[in-house]
Amino acid sequence: MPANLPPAYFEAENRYREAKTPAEGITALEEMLAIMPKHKGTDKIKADLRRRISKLKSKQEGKKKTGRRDSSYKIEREGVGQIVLIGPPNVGKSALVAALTNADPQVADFPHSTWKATPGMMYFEDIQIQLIDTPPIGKEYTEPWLVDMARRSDIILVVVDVQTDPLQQLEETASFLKEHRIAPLRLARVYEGEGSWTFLPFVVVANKNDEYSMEEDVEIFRSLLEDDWPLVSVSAKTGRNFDVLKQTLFNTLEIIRVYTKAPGKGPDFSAPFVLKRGSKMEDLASKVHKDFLEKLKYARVWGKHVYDGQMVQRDHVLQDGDVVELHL
Ligand SMILES: Nc1nc2c(ncn2[C@@H]2O[C@H](COP(=O)(O)OP(=O)(O)O)[C@@H](O)[C@H]2O)c(=O)[nH]1
Ligand SMILES: [Mg+2]
Repeated sequence: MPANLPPAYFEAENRYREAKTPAEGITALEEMLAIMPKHKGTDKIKADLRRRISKLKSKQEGKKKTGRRDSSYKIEREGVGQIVLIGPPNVGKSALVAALTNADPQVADFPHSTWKATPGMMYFEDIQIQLIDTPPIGKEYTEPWLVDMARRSDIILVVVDVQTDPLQQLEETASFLKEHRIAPLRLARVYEGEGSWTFLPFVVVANKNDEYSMEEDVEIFRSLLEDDWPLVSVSAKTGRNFDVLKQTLFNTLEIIRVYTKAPGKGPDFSAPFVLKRGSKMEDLASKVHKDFLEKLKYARVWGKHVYDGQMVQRDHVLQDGDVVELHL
């Protein structure tokens, strides 16, 4: 090491040693390189500094690449269903996710406050449903990953503001999704054969229905929809009709909850088995244990559509809330 290096060099070298990110390291190394006097004796050191810089840069590139992949976002599924909120700015998507779930996305009275997706878990009775807050769709830029996220979801929650032209907002969102070949399930037959469509159940949420005086606007909006769109009007601010929204989303997910019990014991209500609507006793058996599907001889069911303890076979169709005793 040449003896005639100025103190600034050693300060930069310290910063390099303590750098917490590749970017900080690169900055410090570049400073060291600039400070280094130019003569034959320093050639080797300079080459070494350049090597370290390029190493850090490739590390940074690699990070950026995975970072980009991360931001193309696949939000891990949690709970019994994944629901994506979509809509123009300012309708209250973030406010709804904040009010309905444990998540805390930013709510703001300026239009583009949300730029990433935030998942949160919403309780419905004894299960949890995942809601995802997203950036607004709009005429300008829309995040490309948003469409993929919508495609992978179980339900699209189209959020509009009942106080500011909800019909136009709905049309805007529906046509945005249509451009990306995402359409309501009810149109599956209409577009069938046209290739590569994703059909999903849509639920329209008319937000900002804060008080009774707004009911008239909601009814006008409802009549314009002509039963084509399931509509729930809520208020993120007051929590109005949240129970209706939750029930609607649960019904739209088309799932049932089944509880098991051991013979002679009470039912286990702590964690329901969640199955698709229309599932049979044998579907439950294989969910409880992989061996049970083969071993199942018969079952007893308690519920709304059977008499208490009714004996059924493996092809018996289960209902939400059933209590089941499997006999092997
Ligand atoms: N009166 C009223 N205002 C709301 C309601 N929900 C959201 N807001 C307001 O509307 C603005 C936009 O909300 P935000 O959740 O950020 O909208 P986003 O852009 O769709 O995510 C904020 O000022 C909120 O306080 C509601 O139910 N009633
Ligand atoms: Mg938002």
